[in-house]
Amino acid sequence: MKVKKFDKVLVANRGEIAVRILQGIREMGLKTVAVYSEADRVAAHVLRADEAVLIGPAPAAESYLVIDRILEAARATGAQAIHPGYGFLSENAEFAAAVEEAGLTFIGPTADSMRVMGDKLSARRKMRSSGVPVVPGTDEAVTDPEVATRIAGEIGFPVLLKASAGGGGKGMRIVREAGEMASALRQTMGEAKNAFGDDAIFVEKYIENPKHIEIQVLGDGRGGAIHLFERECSVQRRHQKVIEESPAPSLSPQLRQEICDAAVQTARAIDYRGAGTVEFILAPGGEFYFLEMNTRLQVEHPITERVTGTDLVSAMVRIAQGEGICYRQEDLQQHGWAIEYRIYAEDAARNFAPSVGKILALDLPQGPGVRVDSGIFEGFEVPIHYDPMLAKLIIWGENREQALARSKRALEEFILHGPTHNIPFHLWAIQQKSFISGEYTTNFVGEEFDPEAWLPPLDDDQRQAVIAAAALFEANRRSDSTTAPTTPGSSRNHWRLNARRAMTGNR
Ligand code: MV4
Repeated sequence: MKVKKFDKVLVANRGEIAVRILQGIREMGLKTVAVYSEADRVAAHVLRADEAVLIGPAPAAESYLVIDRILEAARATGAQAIHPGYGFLSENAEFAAAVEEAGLTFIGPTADSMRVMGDKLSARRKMRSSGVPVVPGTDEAVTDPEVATRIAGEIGFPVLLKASAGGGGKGMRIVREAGEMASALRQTMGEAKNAFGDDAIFVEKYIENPKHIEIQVLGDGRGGAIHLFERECSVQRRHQKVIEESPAPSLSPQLRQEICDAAVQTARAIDYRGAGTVEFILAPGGEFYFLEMNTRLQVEHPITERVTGTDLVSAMVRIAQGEGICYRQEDLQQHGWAIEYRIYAEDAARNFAPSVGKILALDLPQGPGVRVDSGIFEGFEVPIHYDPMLAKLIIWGENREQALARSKRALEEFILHGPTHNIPFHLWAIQQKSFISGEYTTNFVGEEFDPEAWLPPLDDDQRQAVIAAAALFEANRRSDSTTAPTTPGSSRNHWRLNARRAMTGNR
């Protein structure tokens, strides 16, 4: 890799991750450039950058996904490097190649690494040849149902049909018996062709009741790599992660070491450069298998930063500057326990439908062990065009018990009024037996969350009534009080807090 020092970095993203990356770049003394769509003129990331460039209309396909617009913005501002964040163009090999062809530095892996890992069959083959355990299954695309049925018979039903170009749970189908194979294969191929323009399907043994464990890695691009331990991401619904924690509960030191070693082996096998995540599936019996590698910074990176005391954004920038990996494996250890709660604008009672609107009130929790990464502020109109994730609450404690106690406290203190959100869902989740025990699997939400029994959020009239009742209650309480009158400011805050809490359904 040609090493080019740079002093101005463009962040090709929006929302909380753009804010987080801008923070890291500014701390390094570098100049920052934001890009934004017409829906994001006053967004949090725009207000925090040294310069900002309008790149197009609200739809991502006409702004954040347009390679030429972003390269143009870099040229216009003199930015010499680009950080892609997650989502959008972050795992687009053509983008990484175009950035380097324009003479700029891509803060991330090579286009080749993205291509190998972006295709699941090629990733499987690469991992198998490198000695990393993969789920029993095929290394070639299967089109003939009879061949698929014979393979399924060999590895044993149930099996999973997976699209090679798929990801995030799209293009997968469980097949429980031979009779279902022909139609399942035909349908999965059709869907894959439609969604990804590629109908290559392979067969894997279906692992039931698994845990999702992923390992953070850093590579130097020359075959050197280290790991920063694991994250457990089994609390998800419809392949969308909701809560992540590190360390993973119920992972023995020996199993942890084996999985981390496999992840480092993965990164070394492709001369990986920058920050990446190797995903594994952990079977109830303790067997683990490579699933895929995410060639980007991930949403849940802060829990790794908190437990290992590292800064992954600055590590990425330093690798891109040619400084190599700025941490040594032997210096890294896990200290305490970190849990991340993704705050989504969505309605649990309405099948988690996205919710939009203005942020009317925002009062973030503070205090020991609390970090909030957010892309919102009071008055911000949440655009309908992008991901409904508003913020991330990252909690740290000396141990899991303390982290959970702090989580409950901070989730209760989190005041967010405007769009319906999932803070009440988080409070529910952390009080469930299987979550508290740490024995939860990827089936947790699907099996234990009951939308029918879920308390629906209050409607506007009900909210008004609750606010009035809270105000009345507080006024009575104060007039009954025998203590000295409080100052108007402080007493007002108190009922306002109660009223807001009632309004947000955050009880
Ligand atoms: C699997 C699996 C069981 N067996 N593969 C889902 C998304 C994609 N990354 C792979 N996924 C799975 N692959 C085999 N052979 C179960 C899942 C899976 C899952 C994986 C990680 C986190 C949550 C999940 C939820 C359902 C299914």
